[in-house]
Amino acid sequence: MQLSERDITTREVLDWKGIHLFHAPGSSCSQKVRIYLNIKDVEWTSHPVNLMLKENISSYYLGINPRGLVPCLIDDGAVHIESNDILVHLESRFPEPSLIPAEHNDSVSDLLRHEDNLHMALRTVTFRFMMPTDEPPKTAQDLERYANQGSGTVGGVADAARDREIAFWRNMLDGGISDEAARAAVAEFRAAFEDLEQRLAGSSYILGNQLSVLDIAWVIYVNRLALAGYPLEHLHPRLAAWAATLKSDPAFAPEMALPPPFAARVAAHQEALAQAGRSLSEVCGLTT
Ligand SMILES: N[C@@H](CCC(=O)N[C@@H](CS)C(=O)NCC(=O)O)C(=O)O
Repeated sequence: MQLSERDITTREVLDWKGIHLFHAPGSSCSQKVRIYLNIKDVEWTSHPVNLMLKENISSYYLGINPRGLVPCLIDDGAVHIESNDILVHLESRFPEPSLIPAEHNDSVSDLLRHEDNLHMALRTVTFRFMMPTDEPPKTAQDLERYANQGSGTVGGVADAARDREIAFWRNMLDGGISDEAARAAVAEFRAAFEDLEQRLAGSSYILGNQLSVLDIAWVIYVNRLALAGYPLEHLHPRLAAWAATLKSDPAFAPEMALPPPFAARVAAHQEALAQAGRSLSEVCGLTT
């Protein structure tokens, strides 16, 4: 989705030349775009956004992406948000090797939407089963800033997506993620993964025998669920094998492993959950 100039209050980016990416290391949506850029060997300028330091809700960054989300691509001064739309946009700029099979040209955005619709579920699983949340990730003051900086518009229209983001963090602040919400999120993934398991019955990749943007998008979610403790191999063996093959590819490998300091925190958190009988499998009643 390309923003209109009036959505952007940090005006300097409008003059930037070439490909620039605002992104964060552990962000699933950033990982997708970086894998794409690796595969296509695109030259790009990196603008890391530290989500832990809440740089994404600074007035500078909200002036670029009014949703306060990473990734955000600047292509010769045009600002693109939403990772799947960014992939489709990049495909028009860098068509070789093709990552959208010709027969799926018209349907690819719809197919990717299913994955994007699960993003809040992904965040729910991540915050419940991977991140120690001793303190709420965003305070009431942060949410105030979030709601009041940047243009607050996308395409010149007040942006409801930002309200949904703020509602998620407010819920975290008000009581965190309930067992019921965690189970509902995991059930959404289980249904999606069963569908992917069927698709992989007769082909190497999701859209047939050619790697596509669908594989890039879904493998990050599949990998994240496995890292959160979802019994992938047990429930969806073909999907687990497909993810392992992609993980061995040098374009994917660095994006599918947790960065070391984060890995240690996640391991300690999961150990504590397991000891309390509160792991993903236990809370969601999945056999391992
Ligand atoms: N639908 C969006 C979702 C982007 C998103 O939620 N990004 C996360 C990181 S994966 C983020 O920026 N979170 C902000 C935060 O943690 O405050 C996309 O596909 O780009």
